[in-house]
Amino acid sequence: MIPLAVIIETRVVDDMTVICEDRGFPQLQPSKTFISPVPSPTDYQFSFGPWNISEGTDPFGPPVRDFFPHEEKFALFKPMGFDGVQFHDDDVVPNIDALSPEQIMTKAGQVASMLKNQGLRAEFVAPRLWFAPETIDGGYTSNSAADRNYAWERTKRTVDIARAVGAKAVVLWLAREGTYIREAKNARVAYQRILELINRVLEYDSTIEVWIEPKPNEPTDVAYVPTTGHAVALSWASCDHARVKVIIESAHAILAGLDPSDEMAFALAHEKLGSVHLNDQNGLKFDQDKNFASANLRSAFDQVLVLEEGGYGRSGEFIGLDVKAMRTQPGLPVLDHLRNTREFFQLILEKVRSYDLQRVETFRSDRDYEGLERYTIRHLLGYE
Ligand SMILES: [Mn+2]
Repeated sequence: MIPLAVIIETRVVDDMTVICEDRGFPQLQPSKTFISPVPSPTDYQFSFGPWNISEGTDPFGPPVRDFFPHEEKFALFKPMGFDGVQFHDDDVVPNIDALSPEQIMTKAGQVASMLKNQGLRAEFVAPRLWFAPETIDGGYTSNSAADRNYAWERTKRTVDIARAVGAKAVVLWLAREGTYIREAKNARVAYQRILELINRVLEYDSTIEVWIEPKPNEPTDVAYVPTTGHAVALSWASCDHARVKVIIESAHAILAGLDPSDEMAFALAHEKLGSVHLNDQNGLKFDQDKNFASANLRSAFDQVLVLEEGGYGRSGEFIGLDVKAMRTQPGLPVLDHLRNTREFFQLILEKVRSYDLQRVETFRSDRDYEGLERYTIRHLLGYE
């Protein structure tokens, strides 16, 4: 069996050698607590993507709302209190596959100007590697060399677009990097190909960050990077681990049978939480993208507690929302879910900031978890 590190080394070219020498083992920082008293509370900035506005369909029927023009969506962010925009590559440059590199950069430059005029920041750009015919069986892990090359070329364009619009990161949601039947691909080779892709991005651009968004299933039956742990392992295995982070979606963690707040804490412990997609999920079903806190209020509280305690957001990280409008909701455009989720976060933040950590410490040292549970539930219900 060939260790992953050997595979990377064989692909290194001269000008990358320096970057790739860094193979430091994780040095976890002593835990820092940012909960009060801190000099100034975190001023959270919020973001979402244009796909979160109005759209929404399911496999059992046609769209239920009229189309809302893509280009008109960006004027809606600021008035709702959002400063960041999350993009797919073709959210920035529609019809990207039909355009030349020069045309792509011209359009990206126009979007950069639009963002500046609107007072918005691009948070990240993600290659949409799940619509094109070349990605039917995956991008980076496709069995077809030609399709893998398409995925790489499109990822390079995504990095170029990210630079042009001022985003510091590309996000890899590895949508089709998995299988419908496990015998379809060689899983060990698939992992090597994903790691190789990450290294190629790091080598292609010396400052761009790569944020991996884990998800255990859907659209494939089983995905190769299902959890935060997988993504963090890929980060440490990469040739510049400080630039490889994770974006955690609450619902994806739930779909993996894991606790979203623990997933976030794990990434924070490794200083690798690039962003979050806060939302909610009612059990093991399709990816629901429900309003944050709408299915499990206590879990939402725990997530905000971990983010606040871990100092998330103090270095410009966004509170990203990935919530979808309910199919039943009338209107054009439908925005209530975005306003609601932002409000729910802030109301829960008040609960986090008024949670008495001294009392929590006492319950912990007394091992009185019944007492801690009673205090926590009464606090959430407004009795304490
Ligand atoms: Mn989702």
